[in-house]
Amino acid sequence: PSTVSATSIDRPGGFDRDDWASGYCNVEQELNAVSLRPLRGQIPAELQGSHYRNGPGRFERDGQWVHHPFDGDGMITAVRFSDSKATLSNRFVRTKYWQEEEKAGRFLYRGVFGTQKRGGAKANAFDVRFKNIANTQVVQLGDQLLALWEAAGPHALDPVSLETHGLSSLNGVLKPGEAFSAHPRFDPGHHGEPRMVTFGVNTGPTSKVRLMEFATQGPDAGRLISDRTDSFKGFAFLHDFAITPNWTLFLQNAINFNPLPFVLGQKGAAQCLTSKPGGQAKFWLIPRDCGTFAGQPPRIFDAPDGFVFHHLNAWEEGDELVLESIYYNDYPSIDPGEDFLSMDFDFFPEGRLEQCRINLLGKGIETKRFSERCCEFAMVNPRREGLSARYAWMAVAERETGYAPLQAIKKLDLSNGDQCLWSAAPRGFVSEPLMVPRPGSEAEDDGWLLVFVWNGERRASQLLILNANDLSEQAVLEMPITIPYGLHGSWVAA
Ligand code: 3ON
Ligand code: FE
Repeated sequence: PSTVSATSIDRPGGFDRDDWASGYCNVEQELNAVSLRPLRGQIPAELQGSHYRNGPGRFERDGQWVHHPFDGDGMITAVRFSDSKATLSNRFVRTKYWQEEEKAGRFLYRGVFGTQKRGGAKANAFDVRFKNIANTQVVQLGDQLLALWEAAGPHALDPVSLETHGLSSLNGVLKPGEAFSAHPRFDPGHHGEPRMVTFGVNTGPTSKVRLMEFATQGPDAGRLISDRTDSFKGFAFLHDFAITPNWTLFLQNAINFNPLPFVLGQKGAAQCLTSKPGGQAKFWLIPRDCGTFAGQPPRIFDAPDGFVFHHLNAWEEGDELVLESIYYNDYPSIDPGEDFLSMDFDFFPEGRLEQCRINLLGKGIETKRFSERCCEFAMVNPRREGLSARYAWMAVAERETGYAPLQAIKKLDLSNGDQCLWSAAPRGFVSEPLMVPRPGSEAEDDGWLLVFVWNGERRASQLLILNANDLSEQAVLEMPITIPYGLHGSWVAA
C-alpha cells in the first residue's frame, strides 16, 4: 500500500502533553448563531445543512475534575452552512443533573466512568443512581434533536435554539428510564424509505436487546415502524452495532461486570468492567423486520478476541456477513488512582481496524487487520451504510504503532489498503471526522469531511473542511470559543 501525505510532518509521533491536555477545558459560554469566517479557504456553496456534535463540555466544578472525560456533561455544538457562510451555536443539555449541579456549583452525582462525590468511598457507597449526562451523540428524529447517552433515555432538544425540552419517551415508545443507545444507524433506503435503526440494552446475567426502527422522512418522521426484543445469555456491553439490509450485528465482548466496587463507592460502574480471561466473544445477529429473515430468531457465532466499542460498517456477501470494527486488546479503563490528564499513553491499548467475515452456515470466521495504526471514529459514505464500501475515513494517531492521541485523518481504500493522510501534528488534535457526500454526486469519495481540530498552538478549536477524495484542505474556520474534544456528530442536510 502506498502512503500519500497531504501535509508534511516534522515530528513523527511527537506531541506536547500540555497541548493535548489543553483541549479538555470547561465551556463557559453559550452562543446563538454567531457568524464564522474562514481563517483560510472557502466554504463550498454546495455544503448546505447543519453539523451537530455532542461531547463533554464541563470537566471541573469547584476545583474537582471529572475522573474521565466521558463523565463530562453533554454540550451540543451546531455549525450551520448556507450559501458559503457558517454560523455557530452551542448549548449544554439541561439534564436534571446539570441543572442541580450548576446551581450547587459542585458535583452532586457520581459519574459512570469514575467521578465520585467528594468524601471518599463512604460518601459514594450505595448511591447506585446513573447520571444521564446526554453527552455521546446528537441526531435529528422528526422535528426534534435527540441528545443521547446509552444507559438511559434520550433528551429532546429544539433543533434551532438547542433548548432542552426534557427526557423524551419518543411518543410512548420508551418506558421511563429505559436505555436507548447513543449509536443509531441510518439505513439510507435499502427498503424504500430511509430509516433510523437503533437499540436499547437491558443487561445482567441475561441481556435483552430491543431493536427499533423509526421513519425519518415525511409526515411519518419519528414514528416507530418496527420493534423486537431478544434475550441472550450473559452480560453485554454494547456501545455500537452495525446494519445491513437484512441484519443487525452486535458484538458481545468477552467481559465481566462486577458491580461490587461500584456499590461500595470505590469505583464508577464502567470501571467495574474487566476482560473475562479465556472468555469467548460472540456475534449476535438479529434479523431486521423488513428483511428476508424477518421473525426468525437471532444467530450466534464466535467472535475474535479483543474489545470493540465501534464498528465501521457491515454488508452481506452470499453466505457471509462482513463486519468491520475497531479492536482493542483489552477494555481500556482508567483506574481509580489514575488521573486522565497524566495517564501513561504507553500502557493504553490502541484501536486497530479489522474486517471479520462471518459464515452464516457455521463454517467459521475469517479476520483481517487493515493496519497497525491506532484509529477511532471510522465511517463510510453514509449512502453505503450496510453495503460494501470502498472507502473509509477515520481519526488516527500520528505514529504508526502503539497508542497515541488522535492527530491525523486517514482515508483508507478498503479494497487495496491504499491510504491518504492529513495531519494536524505536532500541535493539533482531531475529533471524529464526519463524511458529507456532495449532493447529487456519484463517486463514493466525492464530498467533504468535517473535522473539529484542537489547535494546541493557538489554544483554539477549529472546524476543518477537507475534500473527502484527497484530503486537501478546503477551509478552516476558527471558533470564537473553545470546544473540547467531543464524541459523536451527525449531519442534517438543508
Ligand atoms: O450495566 C451497565 C451497562 C451500561 C450501558 C454498565 C455500564 C454502567 C458500564 C453501562 C454504561 C455505559 C455507558 C454510559 C457508556 C458510555 C460511553 C461513552 C460516553 C463513550 C464511549 C466512547 C468510546 C471510545 C472508544 C472513544 C474514544 C475516544 C478517543 C480515542 C478520543 O479521545
Ligand atoms: Fe461511540
